[in-house]
Amino acid sequence: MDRNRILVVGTGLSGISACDLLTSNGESCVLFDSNDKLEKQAVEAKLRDTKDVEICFGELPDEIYGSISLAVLSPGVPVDSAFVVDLKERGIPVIGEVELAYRYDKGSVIAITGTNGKTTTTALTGKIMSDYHDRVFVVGNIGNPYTREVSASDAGSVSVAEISSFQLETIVDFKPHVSAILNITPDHLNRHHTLEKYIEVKEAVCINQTKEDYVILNHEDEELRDFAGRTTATPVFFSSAVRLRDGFYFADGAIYISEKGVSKKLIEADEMNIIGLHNMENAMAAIAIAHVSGVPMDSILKSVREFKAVEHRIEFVAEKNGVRYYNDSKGTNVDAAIKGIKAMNRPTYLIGGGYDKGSEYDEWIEAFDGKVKKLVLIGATRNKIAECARKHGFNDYEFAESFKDAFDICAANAKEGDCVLLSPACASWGMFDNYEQRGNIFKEYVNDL
Ligand code: UMA
Repeated sequence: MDRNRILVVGTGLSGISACDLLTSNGESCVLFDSNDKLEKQAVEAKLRDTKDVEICFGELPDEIYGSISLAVLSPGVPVDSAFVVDLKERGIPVIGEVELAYRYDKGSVIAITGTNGKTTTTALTGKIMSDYHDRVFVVGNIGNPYTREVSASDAGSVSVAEISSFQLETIVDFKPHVSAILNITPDHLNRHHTLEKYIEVKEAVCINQTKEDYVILNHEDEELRDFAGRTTATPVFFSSAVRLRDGFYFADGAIYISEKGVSKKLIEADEMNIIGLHNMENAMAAIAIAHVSGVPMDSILKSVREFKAVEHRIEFVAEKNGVRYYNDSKGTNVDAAIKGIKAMNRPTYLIGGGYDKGSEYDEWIEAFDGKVKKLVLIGATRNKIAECARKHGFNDYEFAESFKDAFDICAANAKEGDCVLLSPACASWGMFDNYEQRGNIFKEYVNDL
């Protein structure tokens, strides 16, 4: 049999959009999803064109393998799963949805990765670039698949891509002109198994870059400081702690640029609509990316002044009966949730727990710092978190039967001057489709009060 079809694995956002890109370029596809509960009609309805697409669920029939020339994985498909290992053993090349998009991208690409801050930095960089350039696409893990926009690219267009570790596992030739690694702290260890492997995957964003390309790095991350000496790209640092001789830094409430020891103040924190030291890091990364991309500094700073915080990231929802409600559903790991609790300046009722990624919660509990009046726990991780809390002498926790129950416990107990924070330190999977859904439901509960 001729190997003339492309296998697309996963029928979520990435898979559908990858399949559309391929069929619109004249390719025949097999669209496969391991979930055998899916309905063919529902998947067909999401596709642009079904003529050259064979759809299969559950297990891939044996006879199909012989017709496959390439497999394109959605980010949620683990590369070490038996299915993917089998594809490779059969000699079928395996790439990811980001690599596929890159192969069709006629313009240049900026890739932003890191454990936390990716979405804010990507959104801010996207705004800075769009305010200056005509053709900018903001794509990737941010929720808009790269393959969805790439057909409209041309030699002058720029794709600003948020890239997750899942997406970096399956790149081959992907070569951004500017990349950024914002920070690396333990996350997704159930997928990558060890921190070393996770670090290696994140650093792969630079693997094809040369010295004409740039990588923006967080100077306060020891691993990244070390990486600067190993990368083939030209490193540019930002720091929230030290006044760098070369790079960008935050000091005395403002962001500075420094070249050969000569510093210039760029913008004060008060001029921005985003708060917290972590957001100063995100702003510095975005400013650095745009600067090395050739955007004039005046234009960059105007965009930074106008930028508003992204949804679900320490988002103020409303004040009800003197209680302030914050939605930090994007606090899907310990490091992000630490930033969430640190940003609170009132006694806090905190909703935590969710999907088990194999994380340790010690640093999160330590960051409570006497601020948490009650921790209300939900999801698969609740026992593990409770055990960790007890270990640290924190006993003001309570189990909730559902997300609504958790919210009601907080709303019933919080007094004027307190706040309620959803910042779960866990992914939403298992209880919700994604963190957006979790955050939106939280906001509905608040607005219904
Ligand atoms: N599936 C299989 N086999 C498997 C695993 C999954 O067939 O072994 C199927 C599932 O049954 C399902 C489909 O794959 O039907 C889901 O694919 P997916 O999990 O890759 O999800 P998409 O809807 O394609 O969304 C993905 C990203 N999801 C993940 O990385 C888990 C989205 O990131 C991203 O916005 C989107 O592509 C567009 O690029 C979300 C995310 O949670 C926001 N990312 C993680 C994070 O930010 O921490 C990495």
